[in-house]
Amino acid sequence: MCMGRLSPLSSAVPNLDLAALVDAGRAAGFSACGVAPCRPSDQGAALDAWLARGAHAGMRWLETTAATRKDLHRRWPWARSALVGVASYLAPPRDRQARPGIARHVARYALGRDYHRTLTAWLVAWAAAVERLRGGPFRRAVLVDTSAVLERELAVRAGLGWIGRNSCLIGPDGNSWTVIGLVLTELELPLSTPAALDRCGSCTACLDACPTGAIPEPYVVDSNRCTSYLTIEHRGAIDPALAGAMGDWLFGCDVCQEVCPWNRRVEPGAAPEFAADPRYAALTLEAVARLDVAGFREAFRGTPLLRPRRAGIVRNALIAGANCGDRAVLDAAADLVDDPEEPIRLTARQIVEEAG
Ligand code: B12
Repeated sequence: MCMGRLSPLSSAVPNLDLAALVDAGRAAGFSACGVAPCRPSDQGAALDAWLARGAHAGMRWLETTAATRKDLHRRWPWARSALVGVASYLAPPRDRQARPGIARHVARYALGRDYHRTLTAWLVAWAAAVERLRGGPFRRAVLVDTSAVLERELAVRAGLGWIGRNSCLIGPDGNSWTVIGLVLTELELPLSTPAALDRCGSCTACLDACPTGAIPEPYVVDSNRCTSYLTIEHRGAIDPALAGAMGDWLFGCDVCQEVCPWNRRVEPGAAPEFAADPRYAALTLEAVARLDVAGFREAFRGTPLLRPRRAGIVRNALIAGANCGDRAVLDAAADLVDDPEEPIRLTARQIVEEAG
């Protein structure tokens, strides 16, 4: 969202202190907040190298927007400082296998209401509070996930943590169960101090534990092999060699964060918006595999699970069920070998062939 208003006031804001800005962000809902300078990325070479090795897989939009990711002024020339907030999404129970129904098969960030909506509402409220503190409007853009900025880097600049070897932002308190949102502003706001942290030490737990080998080297996630990418972004059938290693994930994957020693200390304390959708308790992988288009829309309305569409979610349910040896899912696969959607049809055939 970009508010194209030009500020009638000066963009320097001498009377606005950092503590007041942070308090306003926390009051809006965020677990931790900071202010980052809007300047070109220091990670441009890393992004170029990542794209050059094809680690973005089918996400072509990352390639076409790379120049803006490296320098946000290409798209937002007026941006001076960014309000950056992280939301902690770890809801109880910590052990996903203790969750009812399909909630155990969904990555933690996606269990509740679509976080883009939650964070956008919080950011709008935060910006409105800053407007009140400042005593006048300012030009801004509210960004959550989908815009061409390197959000993790901006969060580091806002003092909100360090980048772990799994490439996730880990907060100063050692919590990577967070999502990030930001408001670019035309204001010269007081800035947070980035902590010179890198507390991964010699730990390589995330690289070692990834069942599909998607972290070939520290800080590099190869989306071609990442279960999160495969279950959410990838259209079409999944290479059976990878599918067999993907475990029981229906949407997203948390393995590289589950094994992070820092996350063991984190107490679940997410806002209610991140609690598991009550509809999930009554759903099994088999029930998901048997959803038609209308049933799929009804089951996942308002949640991130709509993104892969029926073709992706049913494909994922078949793979997750087959990997668990779930008899009911194997039966569902037999009924789906002629499904009109190719990813479902091909996956069902593969599973039936292997089972027979
Ligand atoms: C594309 C994308 C993906 C892709 C690729 C992931 C990846 N690692 O690049 C896929 C689909 C695989 C994915 C998966 C997930 N994603 Co995602 N994703 C994005 C998106 C849209 C762009 C990321 C990007 O530009 N990637 C390119 C790489 C090269 O950039 P990068 O990851 O930002 O890495 C930079 C930093 O590491 C930076 N850096 C900064 N400081 C330092 C210091 C050092 C020493 C080094 C080496 C690097 C470094 O350099 C890198 C290059 O610029 C962002 C939103 C956004 N607009 O930024 C969300 C985002 C990164 N995803 C997010 C989440 C929650 C996830 C998942 C946890 C979801 C899940 N449970 O399934 C997984 C995590 C997988 C993982 N280990 O990264 C959050 C991350 C929050 C956090 N605490 O880190 C983001 C920020 C969305 C949000 N608004 O909250 N994602």
